[in-house]
Amino acid sequence: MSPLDGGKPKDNLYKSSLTDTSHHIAFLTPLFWINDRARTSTRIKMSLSSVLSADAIDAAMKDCQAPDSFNCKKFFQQCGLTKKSPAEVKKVFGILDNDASGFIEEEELKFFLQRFNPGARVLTEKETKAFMSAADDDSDGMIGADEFQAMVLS
Ligand SMILES: [Ca+2]
Ligand SMILES: [Ca+2]
Repeated sequence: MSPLDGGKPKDNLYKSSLTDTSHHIAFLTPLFWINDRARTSTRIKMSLSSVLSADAIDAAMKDCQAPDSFNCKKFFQQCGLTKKSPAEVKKVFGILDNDASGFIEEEELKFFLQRFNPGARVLTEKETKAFMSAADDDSDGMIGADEFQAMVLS
């Protein structure tokens, strides 16, 4: 028997079964994934104190209470983040990325201090812009996980 024998019927069978089922699959996209993502981000938010000590966070917060006194490098040193492992730094990134988009946008950066302490002030526009430009290596206006890690651990 040559390999070509019977090739045609098989091919036809495959084609017909593909057209019968493939157009049904598009309707199965589950909408509840959106809710699931929001729940995950709430869970991560509660774990900042599991990475950093409360005393170190307090010390870092006290030092930038006055508007325009915030310096991101100094803050990361004072809160102890610069001494953490890449995995822990990534965890903190996940907390700061409040909407779980995979990036820290300028809007999230503004509320940076409030992730550490809900009663803290928002960053001024000047501080937010300085923070962004210190981390945003590819200038896309957002801080990616790699950019965040590079800034903190540099
Ligand atoms: Ca985000
Ligand atoms: Ca970027």
